Amino acid sequence: MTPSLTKRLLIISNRLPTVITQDQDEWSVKPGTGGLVTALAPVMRKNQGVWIGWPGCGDEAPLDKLLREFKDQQGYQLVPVPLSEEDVERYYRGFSNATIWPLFHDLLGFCRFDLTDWQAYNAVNQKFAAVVAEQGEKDDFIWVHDYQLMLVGAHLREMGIQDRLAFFLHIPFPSPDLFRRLPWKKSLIKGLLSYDQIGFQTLRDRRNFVQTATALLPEAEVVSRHRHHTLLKWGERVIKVGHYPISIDFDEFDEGARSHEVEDAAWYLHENLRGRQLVLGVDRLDYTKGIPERFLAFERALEKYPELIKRVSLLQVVVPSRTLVPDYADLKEQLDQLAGRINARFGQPEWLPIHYVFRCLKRVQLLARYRTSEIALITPLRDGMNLVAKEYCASSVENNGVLILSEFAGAADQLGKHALLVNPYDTDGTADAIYQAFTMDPEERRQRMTNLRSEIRRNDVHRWLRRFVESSEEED
Ligand code: GDG
Repeated sequence: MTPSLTKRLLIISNRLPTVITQDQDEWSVKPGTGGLVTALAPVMRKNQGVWIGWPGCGDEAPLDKLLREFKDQQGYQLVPVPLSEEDVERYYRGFSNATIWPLFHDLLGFCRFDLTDWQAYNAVNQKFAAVVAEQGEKDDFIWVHDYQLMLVGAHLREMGIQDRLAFFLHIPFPSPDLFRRLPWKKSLIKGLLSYDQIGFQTLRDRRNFVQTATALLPEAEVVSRHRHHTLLKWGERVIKVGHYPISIDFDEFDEGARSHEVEDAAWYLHENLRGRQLVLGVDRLDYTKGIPERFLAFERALEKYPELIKRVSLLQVVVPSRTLVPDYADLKEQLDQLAGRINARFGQPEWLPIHYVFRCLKRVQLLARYRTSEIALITPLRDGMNLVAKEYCASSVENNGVLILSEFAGAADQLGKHALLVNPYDTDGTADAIYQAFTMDPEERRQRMTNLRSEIRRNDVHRWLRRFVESSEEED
């Protein structure tokens, strides 16, 4: 159901929601996939929305033509913010991905603090703000997304924009103690307080933010606390700080997983692995996802519970991501070595313990793996939400999957009661959970998965969008 938004929606995100491809001389544009695009598209169409972002392609693409085509197909407009190679290096790979990303995921050791990166981040956020100011009309619902664009609101205010501004952070917000390490902490917190509504994934993120803001800015104070939001006063303004856990389009995964194509692909997968349970991991290549720790926990499970040998295989899909960043290239190397070592230690001619695939799967293949794997092992060291956990349950149409989930994923708040929660740093504990899942009786599996599925069905991405928008419009 589309939310009752009457205003025109202006979405601002680092990337435009498109996939631009070239096949010989032919360029084409398609909408991107993912829950956010699926949820926003109907509202964008209905209210003549505008989406502003970096197109992510080089100058050689006929961008104006492609964006016109997109508007004709999809019924809403895209406005590009062009970035230079230097911008991408400093703002995107630098400050966004080498400072904020590790800091906000509690991984201080990966952080690079570099003044030039910070300046570029500021300048690019200003560039985005200039495009918003140019495109904006009175009474638009202006909604900025994610950690790459935290200062857009501040720049809009400097340009004299008085409209209501909303922001949603897709990744966690760290504790005050960690946030304090950032040399530009006050500017960033003040920047965030330029928005009127700030949304986080979990209550914990919301609390971390409120505690950080009030600790760093003595003049900021809590006015009132409510179930889903806190009102924070800073100067003359009152800011609504809420938590709105993002979700997926449940029906799309449920229906997709029941399709004949997926059923055939799932059957084929298991035919090759007869008599074995499949343990599935699906992640972007990222050191926050805890993939090496997961390999070690799987190895420990084989060591501790020898009856698992030849009866389970770990299928790990890793989607290439940020491969130009050295930390990511190192992680890839580490995974190759670990999988090789564990397979050499335990493997037998007719059985490979770890099947490790380094590529992006087509949707049918992804859904087939979700549907057919008896166990999902989703163990990020820290994660804003983790949509894979929700997608796995929505696609588990036989109701027989077991979800093993890290307690440090935002999704644990909603799914923790019926999943097996683990601490990804606890190798033995995770190994025990693998064994518990392997030996779980069918009735308990069915009960747990039924509960997980109804939770996700009830709180899908459409509800998330409705809650965010309605919360912005309601009087306090
Ligand atoms: C950020 C936050 C938060 C994965 N492998 C394949 C594939 N995927 C798709 C999944 C899923 C998406 O990628 C990954 O989403 P996550 O939520 O797990 O993680 P991030 O990319 O880190 O997203 C996160 C999210 O924002 C939303 O707010 O949950 O915490 O970090 O949708 O399906 N898709 C295809 N083939 C694959 O092999 N087609």
